[in-house]
Amino acid sequence: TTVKHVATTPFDGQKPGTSGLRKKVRVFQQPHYLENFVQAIFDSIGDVAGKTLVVGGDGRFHNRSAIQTILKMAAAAGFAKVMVGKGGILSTPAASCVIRKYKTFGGIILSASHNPGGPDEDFGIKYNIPAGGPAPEGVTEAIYARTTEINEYRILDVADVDIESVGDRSLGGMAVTVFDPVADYAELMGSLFDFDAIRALFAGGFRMRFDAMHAVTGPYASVILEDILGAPKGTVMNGIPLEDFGHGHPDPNLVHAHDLVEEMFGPDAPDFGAASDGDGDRNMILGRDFYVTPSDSLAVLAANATCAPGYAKGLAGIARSMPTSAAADRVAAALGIKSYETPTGWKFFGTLLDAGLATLCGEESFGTGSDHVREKDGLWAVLLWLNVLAARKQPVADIVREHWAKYGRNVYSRHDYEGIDTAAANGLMDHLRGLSLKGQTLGAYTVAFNDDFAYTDPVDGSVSTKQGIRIVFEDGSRIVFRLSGTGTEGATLRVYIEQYEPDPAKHGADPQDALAELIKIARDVAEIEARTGRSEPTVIT
Ligand code: VG1
Ligand code: CO
Repeated sequence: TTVKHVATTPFDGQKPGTSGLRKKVRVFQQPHYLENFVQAIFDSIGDVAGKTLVVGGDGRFHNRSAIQTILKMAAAAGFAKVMVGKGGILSTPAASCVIRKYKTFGGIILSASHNPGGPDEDFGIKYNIPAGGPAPEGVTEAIYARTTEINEYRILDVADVDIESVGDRSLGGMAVTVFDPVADYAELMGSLFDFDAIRALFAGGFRMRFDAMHAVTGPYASVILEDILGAPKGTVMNGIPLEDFGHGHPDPNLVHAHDLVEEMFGPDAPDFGAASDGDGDRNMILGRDFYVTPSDSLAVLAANATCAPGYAKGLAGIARSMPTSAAADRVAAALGIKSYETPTGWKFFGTLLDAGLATLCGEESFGTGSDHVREKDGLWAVLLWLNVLAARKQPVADIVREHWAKYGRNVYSRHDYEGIDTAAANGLMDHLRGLSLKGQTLGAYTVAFNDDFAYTDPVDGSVSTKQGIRIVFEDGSRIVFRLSGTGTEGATLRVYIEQYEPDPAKHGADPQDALAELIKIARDVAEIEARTGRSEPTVIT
């Protein structure tokens, strides 16, 4: 077989965002576009000769074709072996699990996560390092730099290899191992949780619904929840991965997981509901008639983690992204362990997990995880909740309300303004960056400080700046503004609003009411309507 050397020229904008390079499928379908980026990865990660790579994706449109290209380029680059999930399927946390278990030279994950899929929708690619986590900024910067100067890529001139059935094959001398994408992951889950207790819970009539949103977690959830844990068939809904997610938007929130939400808030609702996103790293947790915010979920899981055998010896520390509510910090303080505040994006948790400083991590964006892998992990969070429910034998709502009564409630909401004009969004952020508000009174609140969040990694000392505008008030309430780094069209402004409420008598209030004044302050300070033309957010979580 011959390696083809193909001349190419750089594309603009191949800069990885919060989680890899995400663009419209049509952009990825341009000749050389994917190839340039893959070659830039291979050129940036050191000597790949003789190494093993993991490849898989969330099953969206273009997944299979991209995998064939990557396989032929990996062979040309000198990899000895590529491990591919059967049918090209591999959830993001399962990819991290497999990279770690088989000690590979990292992996390539094809996903645009919660963004819609299909010929006119989104696609994405990212490289995960041998530790199993998303490449840190130093690596993504190097990949990006390489894309700006690339003039050639190398690819094997061979026919496609069969990735639809499990087995060992060869591609021009490189081994291709197609494996069951669920098995290793399911085994890892079994090692962390009390599966017998969860089995007994289901056997006792406990009812659950899991919405896989026609995305990657369908096969994982069916095997683990129904086959292994004995939940009745049909517990998993929308369980067949589809290339366009059944025209859905695989984002597990109250707006997009509507089938599940309707059931959980309807008559005869089950005891527990959960959903995951396109690539399986996010989770939404619901009780009967009850929504658990991701920030609260992290805090509740941290407070109850010792229910699960994998965490029985306690937690080393808890890490959360900056915009995530401080509810988890209160648990850490009560447990006498450290809490860490990182920029948005799972890549910032890697060093803390590797160093053993943090055991649990979470983000307000429906991301929760632990040191078992180096990605956030949707099903893991669901299983930890199930383990807690099996141990405490209480409804979800009671567990959360008791948590608030003990720690106080960090009332929290995120308002997203999607698809706004990019120049207007940048102007808004520049405007905020230019304000000095310290000591000023806004409504009933006095500003303690405002800044643009910068982070120095406590393990490797790397510095990340411009990670979100914070306006923090003297009572600890805060407003945070960020622009999304995962979108593919225009800009998305995210506004995060938080206020601590110690009084249990007020814990039942709707966050939109409790936070109304702060929400108004946020809109006024940022001049949102004047600058973006939007008077209301598109999504509230
Ligand atoms: C969003 C979330 C962030 C998350 C990222 C990747 O990023 O806010 O918390 O880590 O998505 O999640 P942004 O830049 O759009 O705010 V996933 O499930 O898309 O890999
Ligand atoms: Co995701």
